[in-house]
Amino acid sequence: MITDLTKLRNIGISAHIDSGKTTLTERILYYTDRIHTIHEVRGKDGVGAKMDSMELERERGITIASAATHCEWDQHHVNIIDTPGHVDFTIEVERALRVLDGAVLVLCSVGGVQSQSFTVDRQMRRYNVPRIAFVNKCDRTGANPIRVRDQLREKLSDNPVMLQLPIGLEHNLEGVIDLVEMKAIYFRGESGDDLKITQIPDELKSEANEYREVMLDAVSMFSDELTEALLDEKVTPELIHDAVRAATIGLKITPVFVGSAYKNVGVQPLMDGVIRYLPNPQDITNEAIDLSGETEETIALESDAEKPVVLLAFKLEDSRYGQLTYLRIYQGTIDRNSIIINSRSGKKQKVGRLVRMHSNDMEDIDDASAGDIVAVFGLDCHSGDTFTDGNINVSMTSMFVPNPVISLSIKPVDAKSETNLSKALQRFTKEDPTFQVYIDKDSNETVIRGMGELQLDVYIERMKREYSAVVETSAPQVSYRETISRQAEFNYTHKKQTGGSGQYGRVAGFIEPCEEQDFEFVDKIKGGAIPRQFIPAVEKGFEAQLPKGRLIGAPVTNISVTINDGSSHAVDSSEKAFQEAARGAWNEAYEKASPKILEPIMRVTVESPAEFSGNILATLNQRRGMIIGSHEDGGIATIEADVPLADMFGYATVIRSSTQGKAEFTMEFAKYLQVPKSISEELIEKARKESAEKK
Ligand SMILES: Nc1nc2c(ncn2[C@@H]2O[C@H](COP(=O)(O)OP(=O)(O)OP(=O)(O)O)[C@@H](O)[C@H]2O)c(=O)[nH]1
Ligand SMILES: [Mg+2]
Repeated sequence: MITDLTKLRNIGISAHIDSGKTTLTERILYYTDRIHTIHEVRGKDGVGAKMDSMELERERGITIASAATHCEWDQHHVNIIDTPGHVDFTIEVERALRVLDGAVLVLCSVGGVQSQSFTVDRQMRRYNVPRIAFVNKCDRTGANPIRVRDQLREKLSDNPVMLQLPIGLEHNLEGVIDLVEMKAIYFRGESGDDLKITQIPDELKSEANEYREVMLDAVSMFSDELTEALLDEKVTPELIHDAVRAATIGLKITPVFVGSAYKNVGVQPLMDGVIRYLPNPQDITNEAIDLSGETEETIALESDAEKPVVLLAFKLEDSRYGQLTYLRIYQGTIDRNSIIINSRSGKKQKVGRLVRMHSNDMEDIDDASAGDIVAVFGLDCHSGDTFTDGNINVSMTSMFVPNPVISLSIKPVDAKSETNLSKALQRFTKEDPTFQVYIDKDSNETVIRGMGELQLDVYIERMKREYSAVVETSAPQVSYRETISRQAEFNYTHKKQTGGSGQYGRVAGFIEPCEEQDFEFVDKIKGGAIPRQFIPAVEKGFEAQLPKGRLIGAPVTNISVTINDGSSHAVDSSEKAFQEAARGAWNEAYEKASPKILEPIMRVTVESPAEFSGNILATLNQRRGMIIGSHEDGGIATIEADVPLADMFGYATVIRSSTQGKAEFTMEFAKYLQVPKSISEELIEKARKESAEKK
């Protein structure tokens, strides 16, 4: 159990794909003696990095699932979560940042602030996560950490402050200059573990002085003490550390470190920075919703081991020993015998086996307390559930879950695959809220939905490898949605007389567009026109219509249903009858409410040598793209556009051939927009034909 919380750090490593997060974490684990040899991502020895433990991650050289580990540095305990960079796995970053106190934003010294850096930046801001930046890959040709600093300022409106300068760049990278201590640090030995600290080389002295001035100016803005010391010429490293720490935690500055994880340069001073400048759990205010009163007010939690227990289950994972649940403990202490209560379901459970994660390994522990991140086995819960010890009744606020935009239908190839498939789907949907499954009752088709082609591809591969569930897949399709444009009334009577007892139910009211929620149900029934006990059945009846809209069979969103009248029959009314009545009412009103189709629009970012800008713009214009902005920096052009996802399939090939393979692009969901009329007609016609074929 960690008793001194000032000696605890919970940090995430997040950034653009391929910037070197896993490579950096591998170094951290090595220097803290958690692993004894360094293995590279895509390394020749074929072992792969510790944090990329999934077979698919090692094969593809990308991180798919975030992984947790912990280590000791300078007598501090550090919990680390290495997250994936690809936007398809963005939920992994989201939930990590939800529970972490600080983050290291890794940037490539050549690529700088790339598109996913924006996404990660937004996520860090959403949860007010203080961060330090590590400009990695300073050994690469074209490395320019100062330009990356400028981009942090210009593109992310950040306030970056260089605390270091590189000694040499590209293949001459030798070490870093510490602008606080005004020392040079070299990383000797095969794995850079032998630190040599010397005077700053003469040729770099004036540059170092200049950048130290800039640093002191920037940091003293947020510290009167440092400002005074500057005037009295009594600046000490301690004063600078304190000022940087306060400004970082106050989200006023982002300290910038430099190095190369791959070449073992700069990792140890970065860890010093993590300890010095990133918050401990007590520096952060966490809030929960108080469920005990009439109104749901937020209350502040205290990172105190003695207070009533509050935990958040932020990530689930199936393991050999059953369901593994990752927990952030916000208050109190738990041990293996603790009884905890799920705030959502009210269910009581025993903690049982308690562990600390080290990627896919785990170490048993006896107890854990406020501020810590641990995992437990066998807890039956959903991702995002809050647990307490019953002495407090709160729920942590939920995290942001982006909507799936792409879908494909899958079909098991044989009976064995069919049985296994349902197990696989059950697990994946439980673990990942951005992965959804819908079984179309009419066509008996299983449709999976997700964030992008890569994510769905990974799950299909995992079905095969981990569950021996082989499936045939359709081509990926855009996940359209339907919604309505205006209010429409219904007054529907469901009546059926078959032999014995009949079925009777009448519901009346209206449907209307609803901005705030996907689905809202308003009950304005007076005087028992519909008996109380049947109201839930009416709601259920409407809700059952949502997954499949009547226009093209897409999920219906942003709709509100109000019921204000109805009638029942003493004998013939039943839950089933009212569900049916709701279905009829829906069908009656839906067309009258002018339904429309929405399509996902993606924010596409293309980067390439500037000479190809014209070609790239042409490809985007051909795709109904709305150019948002373009700029050029160091001969590299970056173009951003909003493009309908429907027009982005196969774009990788197109962009390759129109830029001689020199462009890179990324895309992420931006918003839903109504599809143009001509396309809407096409989609409706296509849906009509498909449903006719299936009949
Ligand atoms: N030259 C150079 N290459 C590096 C450096 N750090 C990482 N790499 C390489 O960059 C590639 C990606 O590294 P990873 O550590 O997997 O990057 P990541 O950020 O974890 O990637 P995702 O998790 O997939 O987003 C690998 O081939 C690394 O060897 C560095 O400092 N210099
Ligand atoms: Mg990685």
